[in-house]
Amino acid sequence: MADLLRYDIRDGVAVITIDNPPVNALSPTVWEGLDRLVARAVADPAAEAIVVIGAGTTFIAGADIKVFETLKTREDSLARSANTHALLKRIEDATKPLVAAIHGNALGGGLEVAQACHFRVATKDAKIGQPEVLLGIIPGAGGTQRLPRLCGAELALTMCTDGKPIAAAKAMNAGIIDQIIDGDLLTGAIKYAKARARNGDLRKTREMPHGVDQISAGLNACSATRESLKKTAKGMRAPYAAVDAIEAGLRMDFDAGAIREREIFADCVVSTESKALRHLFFAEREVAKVPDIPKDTPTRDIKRAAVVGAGTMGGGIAMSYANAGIPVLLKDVDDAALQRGLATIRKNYEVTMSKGKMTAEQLEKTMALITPTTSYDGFMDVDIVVEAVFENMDLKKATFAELAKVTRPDCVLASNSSTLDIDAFAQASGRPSQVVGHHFFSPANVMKLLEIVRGRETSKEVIATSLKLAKKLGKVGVVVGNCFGFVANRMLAYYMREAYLLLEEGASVEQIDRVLTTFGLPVGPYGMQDIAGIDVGARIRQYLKSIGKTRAEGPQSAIPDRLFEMGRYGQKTGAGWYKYDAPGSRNRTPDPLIEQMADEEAKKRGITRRPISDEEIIARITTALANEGARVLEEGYATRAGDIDVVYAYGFGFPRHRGGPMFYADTVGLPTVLARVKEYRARFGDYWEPAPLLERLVAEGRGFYSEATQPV
Ligand code: 3H9
Repeated sequence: MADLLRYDIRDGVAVITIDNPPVNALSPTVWEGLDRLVARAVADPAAEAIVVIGAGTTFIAGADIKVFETLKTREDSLARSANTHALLKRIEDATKPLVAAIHGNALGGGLEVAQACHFRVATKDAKIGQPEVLLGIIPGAGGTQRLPRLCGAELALTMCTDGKPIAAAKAMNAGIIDQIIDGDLLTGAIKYAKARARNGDLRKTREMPHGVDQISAGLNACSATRESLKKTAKGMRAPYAAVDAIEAGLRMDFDAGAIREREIFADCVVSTESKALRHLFFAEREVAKVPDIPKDTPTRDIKRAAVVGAGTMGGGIAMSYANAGIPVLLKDVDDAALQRGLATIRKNYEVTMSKGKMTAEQLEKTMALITPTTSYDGFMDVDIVVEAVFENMDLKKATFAELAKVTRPDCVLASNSSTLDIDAFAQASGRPSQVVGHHFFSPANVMKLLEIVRGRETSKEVIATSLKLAKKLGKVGVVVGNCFGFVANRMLAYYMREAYLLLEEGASVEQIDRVLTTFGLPVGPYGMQDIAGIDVGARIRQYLKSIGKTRAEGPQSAIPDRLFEMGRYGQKTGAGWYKYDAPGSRNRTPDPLIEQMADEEAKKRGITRRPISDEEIIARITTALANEGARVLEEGYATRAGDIDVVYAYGFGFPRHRGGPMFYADTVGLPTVLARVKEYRARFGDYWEPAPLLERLVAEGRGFYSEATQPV
């Protein structure tokens, strides 16, 4: 493993190159090699200074996250991080100028290594950050102690609590980077290091003092950050832990602060929050690996696209393409519908511009990528068409038959249907291997999930192309099977069933929404429906009724259909599950009418309404999700439990720090989940039926994650 690092003398400077593809993560071998090679450079008479650089596309993207799985106890972590801290101190004590040369990313432990160097130079497109909080931990290699000494507590607090990287120019202004290098990084870094050696400069970050003013300003910033985290970090521990560690550094000397950092890090790394976030980090990267689609499957370059249907979804999808720089035709039947769609798109971009996230010039350039049309002219030139017409089987089938005639035979034909059978469209098109589902989530230009629905005959090339395209569009593409509702909406039906039944049994709309937002969801089930539109679900139910089906077995609440009949579609009509100040307003108040309806429906079903605890609400809803998720998995509609977690985290904002519905079930314990299903069956009826996979896993003493769970 010695070749993970290289040592060369260039122009009188020792160059230590870390070469641990793909991201130069700090595995134990890399840590040890860095320590050894810095010592070698210090002793090497041929070297007057030392440069540390990364091979490939990046500096160091952080500690090797997989290593955290080996830290089973707090004590394991304390022992390991004491070693890491000592190692970085040894490096920092080098008696020759030590320069970190940064390109690509210096993240987490990577930035901490750079902080322990005497100086840092970077290319102008380099990014630096402390993203540990996104993994439920805090910087654990001195970052909470050294970073505030370089840039002040305020910026350090922001970086360590939001985890977002900053650009090299900002880091330079803040004092984290000493010089931006134009041209070849290594050449510039060597020149810089030699100049430092000539002046005899050695600057140890840990010895940089905090000024008295900085300490009081820093302590105030700690209090302000804690306050703002109440809004942004609901239910999470790590962001607060990062503030605690930075505060300790302001109140104590470096060594005492570093000990406190190690203790806080140790508490975090063994927490369920961190395990859940680490799980999602890897699950998100696993989704792109589909077992029967090899990495070298040919893919098509999507250079031009078309979207059919300029409604809310179609407009959002066209924006996603334009945002990725892909020219897109936007077709609708009449000009009025098109103009409405375009006006909405422009309005959305204007909001982005008003937030300072886009310039007027960028807005016009992006709008120019969207070409409105009422005909199929130009469709022969596109590489993909996304159909986003009304959710109606006959209309969609007719659209696919038409699309097959107006596009090249190799054009991908994607449907944005959220529920309907992709194979039916595939047959209608006459070229089923080209047909795939691209199920975007609303608002399509914002939400990161893309369900890639694999039909019976969808070609491997089309799936591989879809996965690559998802990345280009800035989405997380998850390949799912073609069942009703696919993965996201199929499971959502069970989540909603429980929400409706809990209301009829005695909970209120406000209680259910409050409990779920406290759990960590951005919005509860009723708030969500008022945003998405009660009419959308009602129309799907009408279609299902017409084919003799229901979405989730069990009693079907009549309240949503009653609201639909009353024209209460949610925010857009000024009333739904809540009352709103005006149509389109977000200002809501509870509506006693809903309680009255719940009383009436309960009476009809012979139920005596009762007080329902917050715990029961969480247990019922999450158990319904896990039980149906187990069925989805067993039937092969999702490849891995992790895929379901990614779908839920990105599609419906399931709290990331709980890892997704399947991971959460594992943390509750599958025996408990199964016992709950059985209890509910006894209490409520046979529609609560344990998923066979759930029963089998419990019998075998396994969880969804204690061994790889593959579909059968
Ligand atoms: C830390 O540093 C704690 C410290 O305070 C020290 C405490 C002692 N480890 O994302 P990609 C893999 S915590 C292991 O697809 P991109 C990844 O799984 C760490 N593996 O590429 C994937 O593997 P595969 C703080 C890692 O170009 C492959 O690399 N750092 C790590 O889209 C490519 O990844 C972070 O949180 C890692 N640290 O994005 C940064 N990083 O090919 C985490 C990546 O088998 N990383 N892999 O699927 C990132 O944010 C992105 O990977 C990055 C590149 C932006 C760097």
